[in-house]
Amino acid sequence: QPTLKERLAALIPQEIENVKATRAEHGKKSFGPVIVDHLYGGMRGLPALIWDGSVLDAEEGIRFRGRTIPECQQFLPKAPGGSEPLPEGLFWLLLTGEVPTQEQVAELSKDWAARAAIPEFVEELLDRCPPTLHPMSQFSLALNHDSAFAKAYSQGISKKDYWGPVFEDSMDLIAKLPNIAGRIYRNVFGQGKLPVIDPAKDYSHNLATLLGFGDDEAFVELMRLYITIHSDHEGGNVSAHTGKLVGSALSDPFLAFGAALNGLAGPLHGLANQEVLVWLRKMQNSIGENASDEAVREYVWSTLKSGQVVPGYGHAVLRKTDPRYMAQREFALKRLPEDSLFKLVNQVYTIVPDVLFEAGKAKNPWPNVDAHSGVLLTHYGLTQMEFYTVLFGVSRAFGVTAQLIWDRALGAPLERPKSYSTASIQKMFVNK
Ligand code: AMX
Repeated sequence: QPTLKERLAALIPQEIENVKATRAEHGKKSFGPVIVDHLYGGMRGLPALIWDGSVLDAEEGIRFRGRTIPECQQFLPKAPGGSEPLPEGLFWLLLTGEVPTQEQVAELSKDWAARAAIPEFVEELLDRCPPTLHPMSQFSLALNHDSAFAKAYSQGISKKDYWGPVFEDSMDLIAKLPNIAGRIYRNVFGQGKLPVIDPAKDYSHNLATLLGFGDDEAFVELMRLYITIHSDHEGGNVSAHTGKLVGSALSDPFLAFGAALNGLAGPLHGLANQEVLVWLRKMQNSIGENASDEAVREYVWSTLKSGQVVPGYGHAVLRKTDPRYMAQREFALKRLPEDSLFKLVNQVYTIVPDVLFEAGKAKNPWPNVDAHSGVLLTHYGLTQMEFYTVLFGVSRAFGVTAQLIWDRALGAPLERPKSYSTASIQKMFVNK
């Protein structure tokens, strides 16, 4: 059976021809006008990027290489005795569009475990960070080290060979993230010495062990589901697009992904999972536990009236409840239906959409992925909410690096859209 790299090497020439044929046939066709509001409106809906791993439909949510989350849960290989997909298989799917065998996935687990160690200077760098530096800031800081691509580039590698060292860097990056994340967790939250990675275990199991939850099979299963659903959400979101943009300058995958993480660290994007827990706790402090629907409704209104957003609700593209929210809800219904915080999350789910709808501003009143992840982590004892976005970051590496590899394999150019000033827009439309 071929390894992931061998499979990719076979697919790349076909895909180069496929892109050539697509451009020859459709290259000059237009789909939708650019209007001035696109420039002022954060480019919402403007078709602008190629992203092969996943496509997001406003009504249906994400599909990874054409497959929905429930389909991935059904078809991707699982750990022995487990019921959630292994993120190793998801990465294979994102890169190749194919479902790997159990053996191919096991090889990938082993490969990542073998690459997992981080350089000593990175360990020291992390150990010297004050615990007051947010875990996400520490996370992006520690990434850049010996890059195979940067080295090959400085030695004059040919453009057609870029993808090889970018693949190696991407594999190293994904493999090392658990050690970096685990170290940050233990340093910041005083959880004792970091154990070593077990090459016989899968990626999610090792990540759980490094965080101190390796003996809890339910938490390990949660990590498998968590990484799978957080991996990729097409190309236009802040983290994915940042990674692609920075990579287009031929910055190596470590630099490109570090930039992506800095975008993920914003409260309107990945930090929303932390914000949701902060908001739920504040609500409990204000109106007490087991509050009535009326009290919750009033609290939601008070959030809106003070000019803040309700974290975990709304989306720039989605117009329905996020299937990533639903997958986590199913997990909770199966494994922790009586959890009091889960009950609050459910109660909020029955109230917030009505309020946002009545308030009349948000285009999508439904919950997104971040409305649910914190309650699951809290249930199993990972209560330090400042750490939540780091786990999102570990997962997002899968989607961002998959596209970086394809961008370099297909020779994607430097990104350089055109900008205008308000004065130049006004001039353009004089007498029109
Ligand atoms: N609470 C209150 N107001 C909201 C809202 C929410 N959850 N969602 C949108 N709105 C407001 C916007 O702030 C905007 O107000 P404005 O006109 O005064 O600027 C108005 O509704 C229209 O916004 P929109 O077109 O519906 O959304 P958008 O594409 O501009 O922004 C998003 C999308 C996610 C930033 C926004 O819904 C939001 O702030 N949600 C809360 C934060 C959050 O959960 N982020 C995580 C998203 C998922 C992810 O990336 N991980």
